[in-house]
Amino acid sequence: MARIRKLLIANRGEIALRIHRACHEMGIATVAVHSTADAEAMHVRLADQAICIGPPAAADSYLNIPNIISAAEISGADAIHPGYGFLSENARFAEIVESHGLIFVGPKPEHIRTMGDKVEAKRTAGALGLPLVPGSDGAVSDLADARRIADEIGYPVIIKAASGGGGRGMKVCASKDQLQTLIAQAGTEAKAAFGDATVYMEKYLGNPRHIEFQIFGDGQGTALHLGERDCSLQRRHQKVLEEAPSPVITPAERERMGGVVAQAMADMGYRGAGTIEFLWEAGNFYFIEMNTRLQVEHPVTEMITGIDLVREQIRIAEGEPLSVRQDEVAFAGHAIECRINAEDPRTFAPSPGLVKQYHAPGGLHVRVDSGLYAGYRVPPFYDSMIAKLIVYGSTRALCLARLRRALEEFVIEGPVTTIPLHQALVDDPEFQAGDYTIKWLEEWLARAGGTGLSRG
Ligand code: MV4
Repeated sequence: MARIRKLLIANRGEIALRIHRACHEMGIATVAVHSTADAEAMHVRLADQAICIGPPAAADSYLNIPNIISAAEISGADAIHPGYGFLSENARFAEIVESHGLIFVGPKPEHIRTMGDKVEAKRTAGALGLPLVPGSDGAVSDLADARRIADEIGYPVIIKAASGGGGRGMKVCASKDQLQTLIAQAGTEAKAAFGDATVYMEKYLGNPRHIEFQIFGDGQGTALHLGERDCSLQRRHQKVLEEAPSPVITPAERERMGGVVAQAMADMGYRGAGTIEFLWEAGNFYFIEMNTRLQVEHPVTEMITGIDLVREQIRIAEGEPLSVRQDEVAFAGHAIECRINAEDPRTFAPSPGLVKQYHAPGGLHVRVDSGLYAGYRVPPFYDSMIAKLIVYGSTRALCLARLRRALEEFVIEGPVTTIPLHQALVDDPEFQAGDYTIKWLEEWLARAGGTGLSRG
C-alpha cells in the first residue's frame, strides 16, 4: 500500500480536469503540467501547482518525457496519471516513471507493450479465450502466406499494420487479383508510418458494430467488467457519440461476454483500467484490440454503474483492492456522450479561437466535462474536442429526450462547434431506434444535406 499525496497530471484539457477532480475528492494534491499555449487553461488554474514543460508542439511538451519527470521531481509528486492520448500507452514512459520511484497510474508496462503490438495482442487475447476475427495466426510473412490465408478465410479480407491500431494503415482486399498490390502497399505504408512493416490479415466484416467492454484489474489476479459501450458512431476513426449500454446487447449477453473478458484479465494479472474492443456482427463478438488506458468515453460507464473510474484507477495504483466485487456491480438506465469539437459541423474544419460566450447545460443527470470558459482561447495545436456532454436517463428514450434538451441549452459562441451535428443526430429516426453500425454515420453525413445541417 502506497498512499498517493501528490499526483502529476501528464495531460491537458477536459481529462486533466477530470483527473484533478478525482484527486481533490480523495485528498490528493495535484500538479498540472502545460505547454506555453495552455498557460490559461482551466486545469492549470485549478491544480495546486503548475509547471510549464515546453512550447506548444506536443512533441516538445506533453510528449517530453524528461521534462515531465523533472516536473514530478521538482514538485515532489509521488504519482503520474497519463490520461488518454499523449504518453498514456507508451510502455517506455511507464517504465521510466516507475524507475524514478514514482507510481504510474496505469497498467504494468509489459501489458501496455503487448497490447500496443496488435499481432501480440491478438495472440494473447486468443490464448486467454477471447473470440477472434478469423485470420492469420500472427504476422503475414509473404505473398504466398497471404494467398493461403485469404483462400482459407475467404474474401474480402482486411490487411492491418501490427504497429497501427485505431484504424490507421488498413487495406480492404476484395479479391485474389488485388492481394499482391495491397499486401505490398500495406507493408510499405506501415513501415513509413510506424517504422514497422509487419502486417496481419483478417476476414473483413462488412457491417459490424464497435462494442467495447470496460474492465478493471487489481494486478494480483482479480478483475471485473463494467459492461459495454457502443462506439459505432465514428467519422474517419474518430468517435462522435457513445452510449452505454449498447442498444443490441441483452443483460444475459453482457453477463456472459463480460464474464469472459473479466476472466481473461484476471488470468493475465492485468492492473488498472482497460478496454477490450470487439466488432459485433450477427450476434457474435470478435476481439480486435485492447486499449490499456482510461478512455474519452468512460463517463457513460460511470453514469450507468455509479462507479468513479478515475478514483478506481488511483486506488489500484495505491495497491488497494478493487472497491467492488462483480456481484456488487449493478447496471441501471442509459447514458449517452456527445463529443463536442471546435469544428465546422459540415466540413469538420477546425475552428479554434476566442470563446466569447459560454453557458453549459445543467439539471438532473446532465454532466459536462470541459475546460471551457468565456474569455478562454481554444489553441490551434491540439485535438479539437472542447467538451463532452454526458446525459443519463432511466431508459434510452428518456436519455434521448434529456440529451435533446441539454443540447438546446448549450451555448458556445466564438468557435463553431459540432453541437448542431449532435442535434440533427438526436432527431434522426434510425439513431433513435438504435439501428446503426460502424458505416452508418459517414453514410448519414453524406446524406446530411437533408437533415437541416446544410442550412446551419
Ligand atoms: C475491422 C473492420 C472490419 N473487419 N476488422 C477500424 C479501427 C480498428 N480498431 C479496427 N477497425 C476495423 N477493423 C475487420 N476484420 C472494420 C474496421 C472499421 C471500424 C471499426 C470500428 C469502428 C469504426 C470503423 C470504421 C471503419 C472500419
